[in-house]
Amino acid sequence: MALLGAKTFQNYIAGEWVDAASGETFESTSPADGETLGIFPRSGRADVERAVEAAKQAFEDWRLVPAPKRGEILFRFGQLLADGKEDLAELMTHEMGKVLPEARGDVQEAVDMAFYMGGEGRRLFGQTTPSELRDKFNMSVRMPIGVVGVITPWNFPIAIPSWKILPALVCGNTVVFKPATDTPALGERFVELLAEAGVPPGVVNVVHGGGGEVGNAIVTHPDVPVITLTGSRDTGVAVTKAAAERLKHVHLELGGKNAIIVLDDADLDLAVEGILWSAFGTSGQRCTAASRVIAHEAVYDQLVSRLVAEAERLRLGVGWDEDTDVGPVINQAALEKIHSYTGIGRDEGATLLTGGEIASGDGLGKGFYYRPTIFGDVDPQMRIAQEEIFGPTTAVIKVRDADEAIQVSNGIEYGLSSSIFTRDVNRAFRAMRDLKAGITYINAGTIGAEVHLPFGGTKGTGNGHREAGQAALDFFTEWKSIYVDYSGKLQKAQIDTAE
Ligand code: UN1
Repeated sequence: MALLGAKTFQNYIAGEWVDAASGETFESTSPADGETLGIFPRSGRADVERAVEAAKQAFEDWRLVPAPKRGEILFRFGQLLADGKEDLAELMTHEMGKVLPEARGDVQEAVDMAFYMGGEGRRLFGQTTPSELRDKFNMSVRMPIGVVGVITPWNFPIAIPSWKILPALVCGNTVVFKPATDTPALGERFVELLAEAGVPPGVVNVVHGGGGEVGNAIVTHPDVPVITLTGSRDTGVAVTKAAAERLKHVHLELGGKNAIIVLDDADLDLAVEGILWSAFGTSGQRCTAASRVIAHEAVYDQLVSRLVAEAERLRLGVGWDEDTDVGPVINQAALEKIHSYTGIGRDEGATLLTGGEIASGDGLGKGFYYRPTIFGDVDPQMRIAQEEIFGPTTAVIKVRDADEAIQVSNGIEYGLSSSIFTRDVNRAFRAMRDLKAGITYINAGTIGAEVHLPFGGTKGTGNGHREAGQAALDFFTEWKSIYVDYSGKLQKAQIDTAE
């Protein structure tokens, strides 16, 4: 493919491509083979101020553009994404590392979101209600809020920006976007395509750089009333605290420790496939990844031996090679963190069944590759069964029955995704009711959310908001209630009660 050739990129502010005020830069390198993909501005507070000012000014007109017209721009954007899907996917295999079919899926998720949110331009429904009084009309309408600060992770470098930016736009808000420093080239392509689709200058601005500088400047800026972040729990707490002083609206998506339950009546072939896909897809770097497997004692041995055999068949390699099953992890720090959990699991007394090592040889030494890792004999309280590792490591826990399985699944601080394999409809419905998570799958793994349903989690995964689906509109708008009195006289609500 035509790679970027270590080209120098800029921020996009008020419809202009500009360097960081400081002139500083950072490089984007491939986790697959260390190749330099581009040089990006290392921005700071001054750049964020310019971007916020541009977004604030652009808001005054964008909020008045008829919502169906805003939606039409999103339709064009969806089409541009669809047309550029192969190129974007290939770039993603280089910059983020995921394998080609998954990279295509990442882009497809954004296409789906563009068409879904484009359609919202003709809905954005409010309500009309009867009034208590004669000759009076009541309605509620959704109002845009203003400048939205969008801070996105590297694991879904096209899909996640689309979950945040597209609903924000169709609702009439403007955006200051900070893509992850591990995937700036994809962030910049995303914004280029938005501009090509017809998003006016200033409506979406991109400011590259780190969380400490750019992220913090966005979160604390007085003219950014809305923040949406997908990231770590620690960052989420810090953002909430920083935003509290100005009572900003904060949406958080902070990860998980998701489990797949396999009961004694499960279709084991299906369960094995579901676990492999959910635990090792995207090299385990999904908030929705299955980093725990909770197996009924009657199927534990069989399940574990089949999982180990299948995991050992997975081929590690560069994501753009069609034969690769598992790509690299994102960077050196991630590789070290994942490997440290192998040591933690061993020290805690879990049995390392396969993997547990940094992969080298066959050119793998140039990137960050970790062998798919499975621990058995895991106690639910061990750190490997409690903490988010964000890599290709899963912990198998043995339980006696369905009740214990649900209790173990719930026994964590997070509540994003959950799953149960069973052929018993009663047990499936109990799980749907009792699993404390924002998402539950029946006879499927923990990954695969679709854009028209709410996405997000309970407990430590977030703060109650959801992205995607209709729920996203609730975050990116504020309700206004409007009362129109056409009686020609003063009518007092709650006082003029005599009919
Ligand atoms: C994430 O990992 O933050 O359901 C997003 C899924 C994907 C999105 C994951 N559609 O796994």
